[in-house]
Amino acid sequence: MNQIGALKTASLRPQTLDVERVRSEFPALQQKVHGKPLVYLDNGATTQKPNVVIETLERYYYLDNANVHRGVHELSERATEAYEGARKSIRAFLNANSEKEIIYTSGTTESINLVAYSYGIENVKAGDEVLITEMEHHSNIVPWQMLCERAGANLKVAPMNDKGELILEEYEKLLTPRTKLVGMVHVSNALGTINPVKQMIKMAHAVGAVTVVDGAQAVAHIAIDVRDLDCDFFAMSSHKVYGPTGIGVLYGKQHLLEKMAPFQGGGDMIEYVSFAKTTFNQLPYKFEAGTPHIAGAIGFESALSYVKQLGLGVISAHERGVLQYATQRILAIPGIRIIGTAKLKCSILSFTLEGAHPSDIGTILNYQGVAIRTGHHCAMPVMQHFNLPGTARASFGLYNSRGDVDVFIAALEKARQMLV
Ligand code: C6P
Repeated sequence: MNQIGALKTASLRPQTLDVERVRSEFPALQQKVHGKPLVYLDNGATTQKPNVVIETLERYYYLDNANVHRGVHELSERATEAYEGARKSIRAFLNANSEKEIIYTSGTTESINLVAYSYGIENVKAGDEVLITEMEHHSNIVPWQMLCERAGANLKVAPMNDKGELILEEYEKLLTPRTKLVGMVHVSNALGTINPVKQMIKMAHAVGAVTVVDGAQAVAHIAIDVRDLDCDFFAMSSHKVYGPTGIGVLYGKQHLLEKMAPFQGGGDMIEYVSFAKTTFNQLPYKFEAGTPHIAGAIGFESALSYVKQLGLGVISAHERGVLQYATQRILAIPGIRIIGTAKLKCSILSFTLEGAHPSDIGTILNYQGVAIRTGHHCAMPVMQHFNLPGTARASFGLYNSRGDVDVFIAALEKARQMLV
């Protein structure tokens, strides 16, 4: 497209989100739950899927279903083209240098485990250190704990303050020449905090550490540019950004991936196999053993293209407005305490109600058609920081409106009347 064409397209793109139109594109949102129109506020757990993603999956299974990289027949060629085409689109979405840096995985959890096993076991030795933050999801704690135990290395934790903000000076102090790896969550799923990952990466690089960003909660809300962040690895899940479950990506810098040993052995990841010796395929296939989630990858591309078309800037601005409105309205309810009051937050509202258990709140809201999540959100150390067993959490997506917030607040007020 020439420059004038690009400008015209940009000017045609709406600057605000037409929430009603967007919502009409998500079939799951059209239903009633317990006789009430569904208000879905559990997007941190997983997002609903637009028609275009569902139709992409359907079309693939109706017409193109075949294994990839294996057949010479028409269907296999079509499936391979779509599967590899999706990798190209994901590369562009993340602004990675090359498709070789885009490894398909089952999601964020597997992506982080891949780094822990493949990079970690080779590079983290006895006495070395792995640094993470206090607000990590279990997926970005347990793999490092397992690695450190195996290697005889030490797991260090950078603390946060009572707003749920990382204490950057403490983080910097914990970086030493022994720090081999730093794991950091971009957006906390339990608090909504947006971490200053670019700055954290720069600090980690200053001591020669390799960085792993858990982007699970970021990709649906913040435009990601892995080259600008300069992260070494970035992990993400398709299902948190309107795509199918069971598929995700590990982005890794090519020079690091080249040196890493495969994580799993099997089909597709090999170049040559004999009983005496096996040699491995080139990137990215070296890390993709077995028949992959082909439909998932194609559906993931379709979801990213949907998001890209709406524009992440427009989505972020809309969601920021919804979060601000929800924050202001919830604070008017007596006994509410917001857990996670960082200056920089997105899409997540975690709270407690004095005198009520979070799971009772969730149950009562469910009977009013409002879906939220309750519990520790797979971030037990965050709960330990606040000395809580769990919280109730409303998490917003691009299809949520202020009207949804009004229904949620009315339901919460009802819960309060019943429980307190
Ligand atoms: N958080 C939530 O309700 P997977 O399961 O691999 O797609 O994503 C794991 C994961 C990793 N990091 C963060 C920050 C996450 O939020 C999640 C998933 C869900 O908050 C399920 S526990």
